Amino acid sequence: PFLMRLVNNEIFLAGEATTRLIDQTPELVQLPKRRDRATKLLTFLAEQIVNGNPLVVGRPVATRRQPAPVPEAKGAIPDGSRTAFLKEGIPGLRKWIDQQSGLLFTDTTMRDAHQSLLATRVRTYDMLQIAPAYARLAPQLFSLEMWGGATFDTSMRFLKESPWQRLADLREEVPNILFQMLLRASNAVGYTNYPDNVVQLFVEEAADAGMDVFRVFDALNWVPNMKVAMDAVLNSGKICEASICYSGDLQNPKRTKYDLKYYVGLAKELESMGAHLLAIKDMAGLCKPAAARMLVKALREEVGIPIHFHTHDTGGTQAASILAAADEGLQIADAALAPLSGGTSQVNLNTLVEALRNSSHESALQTEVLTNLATYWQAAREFYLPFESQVLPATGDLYEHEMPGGQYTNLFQQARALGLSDRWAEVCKTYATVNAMLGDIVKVTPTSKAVGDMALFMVQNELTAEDVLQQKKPIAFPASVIDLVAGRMGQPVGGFPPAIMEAILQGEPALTERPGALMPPADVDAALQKAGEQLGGTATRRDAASSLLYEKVFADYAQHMQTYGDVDVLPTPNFFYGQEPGEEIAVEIERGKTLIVRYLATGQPHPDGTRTVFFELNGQPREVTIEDRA
Ligand code: 3PY
Ligand code: ZN
Repeated sequence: PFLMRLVNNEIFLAGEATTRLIDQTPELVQLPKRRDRATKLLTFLAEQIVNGNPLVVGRPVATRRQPAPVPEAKGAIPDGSRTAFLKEGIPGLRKWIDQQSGLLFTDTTMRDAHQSLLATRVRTYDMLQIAPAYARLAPQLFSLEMWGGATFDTSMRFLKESPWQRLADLREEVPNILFQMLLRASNAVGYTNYPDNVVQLFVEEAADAGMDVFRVFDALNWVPNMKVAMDAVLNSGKICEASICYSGDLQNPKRTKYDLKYYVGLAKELESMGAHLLAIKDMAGLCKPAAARMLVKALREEVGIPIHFHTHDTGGTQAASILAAADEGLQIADAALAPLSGGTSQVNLNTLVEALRNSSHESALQTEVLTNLATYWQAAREFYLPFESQVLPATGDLYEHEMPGGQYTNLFQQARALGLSDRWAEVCKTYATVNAMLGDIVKVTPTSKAVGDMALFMVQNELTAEDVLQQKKPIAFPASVIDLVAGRMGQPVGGFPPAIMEAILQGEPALTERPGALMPPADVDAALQKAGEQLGGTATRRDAASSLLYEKVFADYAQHMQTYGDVDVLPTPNFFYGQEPGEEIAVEIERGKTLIVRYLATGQPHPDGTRTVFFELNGQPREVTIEDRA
């Protein structure tokens, strides 16, 4: 359109255009008038049809177009864990936990499972389709983990949808089951420490939007970093689940740094800080059956709050650990519905529930219900074919490198992009070497990223540990490693070895204080105002939080919103691929307001490089002209 206005401009046509033309003729670059929602949506569809969605261009094509089958679920919504919590608070929830028969489960399908298997790309649309079925058919679940971790960032960055809206919309559909999120303590849902008031703002808004259980962890198990987030959760009146991140090997006499005494001491400290629940966060799936038994037994003896076990099935053996832990009195375990389980994701919920059938830990979850939910996710996964990663079974070295499930396939992709895929075993070995150089630290977002960056860097540059420590010539280390060793992610157990600090920091002083304590508070009012300008209207405190956490990502998202409006209302195949000629879709843009969109055809390119895309909107012809960049 700009080009069209330009070529029709008189000054331009007269050949007298200078660079001042735009100053003289501002209407040339003025944005088109506010367009209605339907036009914005048609423009988005036309973009995907003509130019393709950059998220999927060049990737394997998902061919499924028909909706995933939703199990029949009508009628009243039964009481569940959240009903108990809303009625009687934490005591009510404790009572509910005690009264349930058998082992309780958190279904991680809508968060960690797709974060681990599908690059966190599952859209709100596909969660909302199945949400009413969860509410009506699976009220025996302890919780649904459906938010936090990487989902906050990816929903805005890639899917162009609001994470807040996802939370609020799902909440409306599922009022009875607790919602759970993963909160990276001072890193909130980001990769870096934020000022305390940003963490507090985020927690307040998440609580207000409907979050119930906040699983708080620090990537170094550093309690001072957890305290700000935990206090924020406690102040919000919601449920604080504090995590101990599991590292090392309780059974290995040579791995003494993270022993039973360490974990129990940490757990007691978190309990004394007011945690309502305790998570064993086994992000790399290292907690072997005998270790799980030992750990849960000791924790049950030493702490009074319920225990929740989170593990990844990277090694394929973690069902055994959950079953062993259940024998020792574990109350809650994380698992994922079959089609999104296994490998770097969680253990298979469907088969785990059956493994417990007719035992003293038998769950009240019903076989057929879980089968129907799995059938849905089996089909829904097909929409995300472009994001499937290569299956990468772990070998015995998993217990040496200790890579978190969410990082495992990710780092492999990065290695492949650098041409190092055949040297993957070496990358894994170097990852273990880097961990040893750092003094054996807890590795999970974001410390795991620093270790991974460093491992790739060393393999790529053919550097050994000695090369790094002796440094005959200066080495430009990855920024994440410098941040880590400089204390900007917090303090590891026992500190970093002086030799590695010297080698990497080269005299730069390291922090020993809590990074958040040194940061000035963020200016929330300024963020509100800026977010409002970016959205072309007024912003909410949730928008301000998004902007404070992810400034650039939010700015791009706001721009997308202004141009195309809410695109989360589109079915996933249409979001990724637009429509096929003759295809008709019903798009509910708000409750009770549905657009019927039929795509007819796309015209030949115009001389200015644009194309007209022809639709029928609610039976009336509509056309959209867009630039053809394909
Ligand atoms: C995250 O921080 O997103 C994780 O899943 C860590 O295990
Ligand atoms: Zn996890």
